[in-house]
Amino acid sequence: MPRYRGVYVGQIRGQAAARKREKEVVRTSDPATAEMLQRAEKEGVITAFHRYLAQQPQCAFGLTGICCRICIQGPCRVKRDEVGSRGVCGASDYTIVARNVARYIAGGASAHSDHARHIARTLLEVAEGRAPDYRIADPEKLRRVARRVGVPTDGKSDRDLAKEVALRALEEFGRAADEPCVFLTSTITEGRRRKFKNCDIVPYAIDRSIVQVLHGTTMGMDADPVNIIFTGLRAALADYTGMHIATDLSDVLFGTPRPVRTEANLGAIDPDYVNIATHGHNPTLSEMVLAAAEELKAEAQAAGAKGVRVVGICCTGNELLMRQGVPLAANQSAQEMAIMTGALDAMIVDVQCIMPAVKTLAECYHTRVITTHPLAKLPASYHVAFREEDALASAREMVRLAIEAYKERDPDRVHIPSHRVATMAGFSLEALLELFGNVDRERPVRVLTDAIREGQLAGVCLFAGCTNQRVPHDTSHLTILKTLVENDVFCVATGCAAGAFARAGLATPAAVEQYAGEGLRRFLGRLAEAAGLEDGLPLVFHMGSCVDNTRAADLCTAMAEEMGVDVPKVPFVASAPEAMHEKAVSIGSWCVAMGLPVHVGIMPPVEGSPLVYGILTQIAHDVYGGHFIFEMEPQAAAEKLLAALEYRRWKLGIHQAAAKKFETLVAAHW
Ligand code: NFS
Ligand code: SF4
Repeated sequence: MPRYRGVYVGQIRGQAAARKREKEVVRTSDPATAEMLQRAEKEGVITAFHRYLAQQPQCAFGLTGICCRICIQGPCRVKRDEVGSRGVCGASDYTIVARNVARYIAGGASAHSDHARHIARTLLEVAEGRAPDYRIADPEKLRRVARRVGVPTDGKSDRDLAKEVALRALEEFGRAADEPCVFLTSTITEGRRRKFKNCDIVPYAIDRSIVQVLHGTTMGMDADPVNIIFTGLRAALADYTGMHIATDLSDVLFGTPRPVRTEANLGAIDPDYVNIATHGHNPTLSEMVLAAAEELKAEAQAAGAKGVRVVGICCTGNELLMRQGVPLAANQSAQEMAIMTGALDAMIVDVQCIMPAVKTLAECYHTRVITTHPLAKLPASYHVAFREEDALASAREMVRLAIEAYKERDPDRVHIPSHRVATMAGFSLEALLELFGNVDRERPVRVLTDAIREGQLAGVCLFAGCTNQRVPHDTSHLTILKTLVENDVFCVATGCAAGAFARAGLATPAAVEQYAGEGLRRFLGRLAEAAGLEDGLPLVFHMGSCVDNTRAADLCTAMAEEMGVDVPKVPFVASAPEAMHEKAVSIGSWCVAMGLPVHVGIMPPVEGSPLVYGILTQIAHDVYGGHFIFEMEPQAAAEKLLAALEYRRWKLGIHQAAAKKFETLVAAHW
């Protein structure tokens, strides 16, 4: 029987492995970032790479999760070598660790769902004619979403329908009745619906699920680690709900992504242009900045530039890359590098993953950092309050600030790394299904599941998540991807993971030649041929921003339905090799609840409680069919992911053979 949880199951070895990688001298795999780090040394500039080292050694209580600051009798620390060590209130290690994890999930869910609320409110404003600069870009998707969430579509104008769908989405945040969130229940398998109901983790309202975690983890509430984690999982499913709303409605407003070819990395910043980086997450802002940049070309030319060039950073960069082919300049860890090129005239930010350091660093250059959101201001930066009612006017104001700044640019300080590579992106689920549909129009997903059944592919892996200073930047992403594709795994990616692949030139057909195993190469070749794509397809498929992880979840659900099984049987794994944000914790948690093996390449603060570690790596599997794999060494992680896929293929084969022999249904358990 293939091993599926690796030889180290139940054995906590995160810190030792992590410590080793912390000492690696080369801190990035990205040549452009490496070049900028050398420049930083020369100029005496301090970046996150330096600040991380300055933070060492980090507190062992915090690192292992056994520090509690939930009430102000604390901080309480549980001493591992002292039997019976407890917080002042008597909370033990497992309670403290579980509460900290659940609060991470709540933080992540709040971020994604507030983003979703913003998009839903924008759609409502569009429907009511209060946001004239936006339009319904994909009415077909609007109708598909409406039908899925039970809004009748017949005889309704796009605007009327948009209003109803927006209101249905907004209802998900604060519904009074105990009715399940429909953006969740309408997108998962019957098996998952039952499982979530039986385990009582179905969210009825997003805000309420987050509040339940915060309430349940205050002083003197839940002390049972399993119950705390399960309450956390409800918030994780609320996170999924919010993410699905955000993706669905962004597609309605800005278009469902279709394959695009463009370029990536810092070399996309062009010294001849006024350069603007949009940084953050929400396309509502970045799409308008892009429109204003095109509109104000003449003003930029009057200032001596060739025009205005927009590049992307982090997930709003991914959003613009997916829909508009805007070059992706950097992912999270490399955000400061864009300013250090000396040619960035403005960095326009909205929400999430924006290091406060960008403002401090910008003071050494001419770059204007412009904040736009009431919840994310940076001291002493420019703030242009972005309002949907006059979105384009606010965006114009920001672009004009960039043009002004351009006039102050010091050409002697401009240093743009030459690294700039081709990349493909734009693979929404719709785009992927269209690709598969060229081979099998009736049942597109079957092209993928058949290739797995026949052994041409080993399974599917979703790469998600951030970059994290604890490990060398981008390195784990690249190592794991290369090993998986060599072993014929079909790989999709989102967020900063996708950003790492794009900037390393791996989201290209050339990379298929270089890295793909025989089976994957033949599979991609067949798809490209059927689609009439002479240049071929990329090695890894960019599915969008972090919030778009539900696109990949929908692919997995479609595979389960095609195969006639529930998700825990599908040869599908997820990996967050360099997870950092609370959002990554909530995504990983719903992936586990959905029934996926989820690798995390950074040890989260859970080692302080072997019991909680066991809940995440083993009990979760028994209950939901998904589990966490904490593995810091990328090569070992790749092997564990391959083992998890192999185990699923093997077990599915056994169950299917038994079902055939005894003429019964395929066994439901995993
Ligand atoms: Ni995701 Fe995107 Fe990147 Fe991580 Fe941050 S940008 S939403 S959280 S760091 S992938
Ligand atoms: Fe300490 Fe308990 Fe307060 Fe936490 S909740 S800080 S363990 S007294």
